[in-house]
Amino acid sequence: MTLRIGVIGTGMIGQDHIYRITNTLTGAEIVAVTDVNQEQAKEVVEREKLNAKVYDNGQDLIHSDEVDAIIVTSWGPTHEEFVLAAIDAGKPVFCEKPLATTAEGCKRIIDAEMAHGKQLVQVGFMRRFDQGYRALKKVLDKEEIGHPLMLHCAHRNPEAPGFSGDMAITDSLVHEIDVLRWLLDGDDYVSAQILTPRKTRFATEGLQDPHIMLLETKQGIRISVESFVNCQYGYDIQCQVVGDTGTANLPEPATVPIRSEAKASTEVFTDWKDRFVDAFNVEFQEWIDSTLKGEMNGPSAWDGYVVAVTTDTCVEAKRTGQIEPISIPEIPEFYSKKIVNM
Ligand code: NAI
Ligand code: ISE
Repeated sequence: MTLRIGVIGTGMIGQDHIYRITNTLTGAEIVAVTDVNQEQAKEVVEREKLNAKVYDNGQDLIHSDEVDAIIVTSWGPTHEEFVLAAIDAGKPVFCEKPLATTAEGCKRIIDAEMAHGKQLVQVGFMRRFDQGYRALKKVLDKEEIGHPLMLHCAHRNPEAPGFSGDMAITDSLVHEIDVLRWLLDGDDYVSAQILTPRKTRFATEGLQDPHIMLLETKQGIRISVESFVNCQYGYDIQCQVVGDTGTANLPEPATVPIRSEAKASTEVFTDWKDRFVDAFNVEFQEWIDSTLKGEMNGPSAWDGYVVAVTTDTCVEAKRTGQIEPISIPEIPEFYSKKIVNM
């Protein structure tokens, strides 16, 4: 059987996912697309030679009998509507982060999914599918560095065109908020603090950059994550875990060390698309395979909700300049399968 997929939002990442599903992965076909920019949607169908229909809107696509599963890659504020509609239609839906732009929106999705009675929603936290993060999680799960005490992380973008307000938190740091919780086997966060160091000269008017996010977990683990969205030199993701018997670092992506002209150098990626291309491919192949089996094994709507609660608290902590408590309810039985190394 081939999974017939409809894509809502044929912009930058929507096209990336359409390309991978069409040319790299197996088990699925893009049979429907839609975008408020209909011209763009038609161009994508033509360019990628898709056997796909262009729908006027997301609702029609979701409720079409020709669509088995939906991928939501439209703008964040539209995600809640489409995810709720997919649940209402009883169809599996992959929603790029964020699940919704507020914790309340995520809660509405959780309530709808639990009322439906079966998990249908996967959220696009692709770092859990990165081989480096999976290798790091194996080290932690086997307690090769003892019990984790501290994590020191960095999320650096070379530049951030169009970034404004709190996007360093709501658009970038969401990835660390999800993946670090997964690394620590669901040890949830209890407080957040946001520090605002000296601004870089390369931040656009009114944008604070960099930030430092400080998190504490229920077990007392202390986490610092630097977000620097105009670092100039490249796209650089770092994660070091300090345990009570040793340390473990997120492996650097494989690039060729070069020695020439009396210098030694290795390439640094400049874009998240290249740095995480394998993670995206694994994420979507596993989503296709699970969905064809009627299963949902990826980051759930509950994970999207926990990230939203934490993100909202970080935004508040930035506003108050204080350490703000993060209150995450007990995970409902419906979502409580152990966080596994997928
Ligand atoms: P984009 O602006 O390039 O594409 C979004 C597309 O959605 C646009 O073509 C727009 O016309 C369309 N759209 C907006 N509202 C719509 C509606 N109501 N119905 C149909 N189409 C609609 O944005 P981009 O960068 O592709 O981001 C899309 C989503 O993917 C965002 O939520 C973003 O956070 C997420 N994303 C995730 C990344 C990751 O690392 N997992 C990386 C980049 C983006
Ligand atoms: C972007 O939206 C993403 O989600 C990327 O994964 C992240 O690294 C980048 O900072 C965001 O702007």
